[in-house]
Amino acid sequence: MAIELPPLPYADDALAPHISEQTISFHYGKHHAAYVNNLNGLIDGTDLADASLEEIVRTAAPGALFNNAAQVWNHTFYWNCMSPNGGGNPTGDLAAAIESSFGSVHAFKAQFKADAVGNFGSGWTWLVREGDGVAIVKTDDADTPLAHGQTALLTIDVWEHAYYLDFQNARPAYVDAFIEHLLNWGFVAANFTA
Ligand code: MN3
Repeated sequence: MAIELPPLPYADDALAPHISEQTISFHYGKHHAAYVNNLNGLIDGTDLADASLEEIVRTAAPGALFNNAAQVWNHTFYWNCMSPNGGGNPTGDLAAAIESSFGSVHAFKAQFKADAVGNFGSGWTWLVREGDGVAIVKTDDADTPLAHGQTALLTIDVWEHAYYLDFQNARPAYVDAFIEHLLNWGFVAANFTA
């Protein structure tokens, strides 16, 4: 059974003006779709043909199979980390965990921005559950917390294809827009309590 490209959780133009319809058309319609197509080409006719995406990400050796599977999973997760009505602040147990680990939500946002801006080259910056608390981790290329037994709560894609059409080289402005206008705290909270 082929891995499918999940539908976006909002319209192609719903994140504008922060992330444009043009960016979504390439990032979702071309990049994410290509990872799905590549992955299906790699598993077709193998004993992974019926495996779940998560199983492939957790077990694949470094290489094309892992890279394409992880990028399919990472992008689906990333789309859900954003909302047209995003931004604001976390509440409840998630807010308490962030305050416990970072001192304050404000301090978390500053650290998450610094780490996303400083995530060298192509990769992803994440909030993960760590024990009873939460921690920021950075991954390179396709690497993902799912492959390291960690529970992902939030991610931002810092590959240039995520922001170059809208922000050119200004990664800090993209990260600001993500945190202030797009971040879907409800999704993060659901991952935290899952
Ligand atoms: Mn991407």
